[in-house]
Amino acid sequence: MTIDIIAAARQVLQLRYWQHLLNEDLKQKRFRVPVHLAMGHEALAVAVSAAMSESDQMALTHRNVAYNLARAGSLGPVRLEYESSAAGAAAGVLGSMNLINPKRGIVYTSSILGNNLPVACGLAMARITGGERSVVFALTGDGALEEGAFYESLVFARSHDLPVVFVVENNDHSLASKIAERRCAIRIPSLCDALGIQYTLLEGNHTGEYCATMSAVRRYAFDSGPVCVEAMVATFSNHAGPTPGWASDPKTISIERGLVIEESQRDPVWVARQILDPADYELTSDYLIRLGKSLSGGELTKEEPCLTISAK
Ligand SMILES: Cc1ncc(C[n+]2csc(CCOP(=O)(O)OP(=O)(O)O)c2C)c(N)n1
Ligand SMILES: [Mg+2]
Repeated sequence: MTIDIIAAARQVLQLRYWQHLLNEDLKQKRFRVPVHLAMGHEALAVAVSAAMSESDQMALTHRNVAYNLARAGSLGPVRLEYESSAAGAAAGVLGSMNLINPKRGIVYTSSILGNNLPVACGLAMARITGGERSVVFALTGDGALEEGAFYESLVFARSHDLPVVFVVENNDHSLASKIAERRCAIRIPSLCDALGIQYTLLEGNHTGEYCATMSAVRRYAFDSGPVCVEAMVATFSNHAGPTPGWASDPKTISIERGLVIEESQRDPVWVARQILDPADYELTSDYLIRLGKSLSGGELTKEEPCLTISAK
């Protein structure tokens, strides 16, 4: 697989931009459903989405927005879904926490922690018994892996060598609690080693590296069986709701600062901007006008807001 690291970095910016718009919507209470933003998860979402083949599937969690945006390739249907509109991605019926997009491989999303993991195993097994070859990506969090379903799914997947990629998004948070505040450490590499499951760590948010690793991991799962990827992520938001958004939140995000939230490797947008030459993208005035409309609290256009990242 050839990886276009510039294109991948632009996608990271795109995902941040769309979430920025959703964040502004949330601040203005435009949605009746709670939305779990995933600012900070963009590099991982781009890499997982890029690694998927046409027939691969995904089973997601409550924090699915980056994946839904990456797979849909646009904001419009997702935003309309959050508005409970009949024109939304799921006719306004599923909202945020259970949003799927079967045409793009997102076949299951659950707000019940750990619940998507055995479902992912079932999906993979059904494919095998049906004679089809593909991979299922199952997302989970450092909180959800405390559910017995995580362990049971690893055992089941390994017992049948199912082509499942378990992706743990470790943001050291479950609601407002850090891992050390709520449980003992779980050494996932040791757990995987005990079960004979391949383990891979992702950190640093280099999208090109993430894409290459995810592609290799997918290949391994396709050929040999389950893999567990632990990705260290910083979630730059409160558990659900707008961020930066609360008066007490010190974090800021703006076009002027190029959508960067934190100048460190914890922020995939900051990392992407180290790769991108200013000639690789341009925040056009069209973009600023559209965003300005959205921020002014004035009438929100239903048309697709689009970050124009064009070569100068
Ligand atoms: C079985 C179950 N228990 C509790 C909850 C309530 N709950 C929703 S999200 C969440 C925290 C999840 O943490 P994590 O899996 O790490 O995901 P993150 O929100 O950090 O991305 C909890 C406890 C739930 N949805 N399902
Ligand atoms: Mg977490």
